[in-house]
Amino acid sequence: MAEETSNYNAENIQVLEGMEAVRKRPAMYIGDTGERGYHHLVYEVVDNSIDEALAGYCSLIDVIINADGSLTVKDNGRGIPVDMHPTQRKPAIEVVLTILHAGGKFDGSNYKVSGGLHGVGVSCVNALSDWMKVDVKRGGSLHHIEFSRGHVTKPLETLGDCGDETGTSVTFFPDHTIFSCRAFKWEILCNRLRELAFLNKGVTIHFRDDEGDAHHEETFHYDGGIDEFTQFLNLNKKPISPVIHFEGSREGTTGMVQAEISMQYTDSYSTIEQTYCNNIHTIEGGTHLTGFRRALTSTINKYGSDNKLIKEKDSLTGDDMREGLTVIVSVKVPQPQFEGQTKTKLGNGEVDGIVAGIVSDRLMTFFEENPSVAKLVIEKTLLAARAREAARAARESTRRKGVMDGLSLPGKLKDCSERDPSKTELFLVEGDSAGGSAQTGRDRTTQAILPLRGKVLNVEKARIDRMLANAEIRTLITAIGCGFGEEWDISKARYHKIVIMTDADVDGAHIRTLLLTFFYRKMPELIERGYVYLAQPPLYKVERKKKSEYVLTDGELTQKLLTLGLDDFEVKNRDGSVMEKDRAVALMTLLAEIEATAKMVEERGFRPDELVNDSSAQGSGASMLRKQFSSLSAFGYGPSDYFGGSLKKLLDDVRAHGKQGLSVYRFKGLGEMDADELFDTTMNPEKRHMLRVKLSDAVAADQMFSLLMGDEVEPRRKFIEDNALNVRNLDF
Ligand code: 0RA
Repeated sequence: MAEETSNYNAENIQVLEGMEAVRKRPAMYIGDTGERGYHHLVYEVVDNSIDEALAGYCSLIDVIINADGSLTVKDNGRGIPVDMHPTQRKPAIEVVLTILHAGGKFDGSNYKVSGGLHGVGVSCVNALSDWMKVDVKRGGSLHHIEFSRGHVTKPLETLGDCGDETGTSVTFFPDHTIFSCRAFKWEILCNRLRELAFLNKGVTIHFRDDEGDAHHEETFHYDGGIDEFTQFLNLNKKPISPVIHFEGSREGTTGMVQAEISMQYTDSYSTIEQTYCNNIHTIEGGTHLTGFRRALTSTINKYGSDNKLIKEKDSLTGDDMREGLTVIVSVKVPQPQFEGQTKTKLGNGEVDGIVAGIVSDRLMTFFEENPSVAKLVIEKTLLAARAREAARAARESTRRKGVMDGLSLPGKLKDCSERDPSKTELFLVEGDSAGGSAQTGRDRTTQAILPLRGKVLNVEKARIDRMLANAEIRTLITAIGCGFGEEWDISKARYHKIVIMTDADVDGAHIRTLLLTFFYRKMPELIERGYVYLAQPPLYKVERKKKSEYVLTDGELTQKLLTLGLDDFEVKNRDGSVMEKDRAVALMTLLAEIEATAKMVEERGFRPDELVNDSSAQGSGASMLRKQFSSLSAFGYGPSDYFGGSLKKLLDDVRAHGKQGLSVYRFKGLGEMDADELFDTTMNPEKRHMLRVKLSDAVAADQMFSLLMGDEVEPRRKFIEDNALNVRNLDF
């Protein structure tokens, strides 16, 4: 008895210390407390449901961003056990949710292959949540328990019967005193949930967003698993082989290692290799990737020379053989070791041989059974090798002219005097006139200017030899200083900030996308290191009483006009009383939003006043309007007040009042700003707004680039059409 008591106390201390430890050092457990960490919470919870699916007990996972900003993950698995835990003297569910690393199954099958990047379990999510509510259907009853910041606030209770249904539903609201991020982002979660559905074939993941105006909904289910993933990545490329699938498992030192590979060649010049271990995207690669590459190289070499397609003199490299290849490698390893800077590099040595073994045998068989495909692949490989040789020759000749090594910097580059790259910035400026202003206005010690004329070459459509023949590209390479291809050396970067500064119009967006494509494909390390930025020049200049102000976005301009418009202007409540200023600004903002939605709906050929009263109307416009009008009802007004004219007129009046004595000028291009203006608004490190380009989601970016830049016209047309009303997406 005495022993049990002390044990009980010990366990309680364990909970307290565990939860406090997580709250004290959240970054140690989930990576960071920004956007990544915030979304990581979701992955930790979803991974538990995925585990249930992998164990064969769960087929359906629902993820919902709730209207209040919390998030629910619901599955139809076995349900978290609710019976008394044998040693901890409390319900098992409480143990799972409050003790670190207690997420593992108690049935002895400790084979947890899934798991978030950090594999810390749902108890960490609990510790970092302002509140968490869990419902479990199990053993015929519905059970419920609640927590706040990792501690029980409502003990386990039984709420009723649930028949023979089973499952778990976890709802949590992240603790905003810990996270800097404020909301779950549809795009981010969508990409990860889609990826999980590809990696775990047969699982259905249903995702819905009930927060805000945009009611998104999507269901991911892929019976073809990673083969469908390959097809998805190649959506806009022209395949030259079928999707080839290999899988197998071998006994490793710590248990069974499973490997699944899906690959397809396309006529593209780029390579996509995405590798996973236990559903974790191993961005830095590792032993599964090296095993795959080794097997691919040796098999192509062997098949090619046996069949006289490759001759002794053709010195092919692995890179040549991977040109145009899209491949997914997914392995399940019982005790994975993750290494590397971001802990996303698989270290288990034996996996190399296991993957290589599976690929070598079966790829050789595939080539033998499909000689025409093998021939196409090898021909492409030979072309890639020739292009590489031509590029080397081109580099040699330019080196002799001293262009590549920075001995002679291009004349167009207006360099800065500072030599320490951590202090310097290179502005890539669209057009000569803006280049002139930038050159005059800049801080000469730290800011260099490179004006770019015309369009940058589209690297998606050109092999390296042609690329290096392009003057614009060569200038860029020389200015940056890291070299190119095999000679790439990040330590030679001449600037640690490379700022793309283009006009806020369609041409500017195109040039920006071309430059980003170039950096992403050819100098990815610049982006990985966070060296690439987008300048944010203002869209408007607003002048009033000789004082001028710059305005960055349309939204900001509306806000400004409405706020100014409400100066010495009274808005009445329904009951005739005068509305407070803040409330009036909120009302005007809402009216402006309604106006924009109504306009969009009209452009699509609908009547907004009819749509809002038709509860059966579908589509994002209809649901946005309904949502906006439901907010308007909080002010005591309804659709008839708006469409009837009085509120619409009020909005116009307020705006007109705001514009009095005010001049609003819209910049058409950077070239319209004089040197001082350009520096003050866009280049001055003290005042400017810049966006750092990050490719946290390389898949989405690559899709975007291929979509907008690739050869396939149809998907591009469709994308532009789908996004025509949301053109901002196109601009990144
Ligand atoms: C511990 C043991 C068992 C299942 C689970 C946890 C479990 C956890 C979560 C979290 C979200 N969904 C979940 N589903 C299950 C095994 C239970 C058994 O043996 O019946």
